Amino acid sequence: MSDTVYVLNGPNLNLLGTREPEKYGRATLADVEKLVRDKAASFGWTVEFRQSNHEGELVDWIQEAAAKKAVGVVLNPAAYTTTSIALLDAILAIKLPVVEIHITNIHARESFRHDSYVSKAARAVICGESGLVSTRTSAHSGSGNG
Ligand code: CA2
Repeated sequence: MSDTVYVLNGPNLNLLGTREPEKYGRATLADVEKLVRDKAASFGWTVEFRQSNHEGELVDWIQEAAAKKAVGVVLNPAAYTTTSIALLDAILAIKLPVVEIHITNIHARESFRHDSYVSKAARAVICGESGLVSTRTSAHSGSGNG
């Protein structure tokens, strides 16, 4: 196993901190990246921190994490949460622990956000608390083995 954790962010999360702060907070994705890197460093881990607006690219990175024998994957699939069988299949195809995170509590929002394909294969799911808390917690949860 390497000492690298993959932190993958799905579509539109590049806009964090610039739009809809009442929903997604004021922290930018760069702020989140710094927080995650600092936390990971305290475990002796390095981080591959990435964002994509493209489903297939997220699939490629999940496969890459497995090929590189990463510690695990922390994934905010964003809008692909409820649509992507491709992401579900990618997670099912690997042995790494995958932690699904959401900035917002998807269960307290519109019903179309409730049913996550990713949750069917995730080791853990963390949502709400404006992201910074959940991202910090999930970086820690990524230490689960298996
Ligand atoms: O709460 C989350 O983390 C979500 O994954 C965010 C997704 C949404 O589709 C999911 O249902 C829940 C949306 C990400 C959009 O990110 C933005 C950030 C700032 C401004 C606008 C969009």
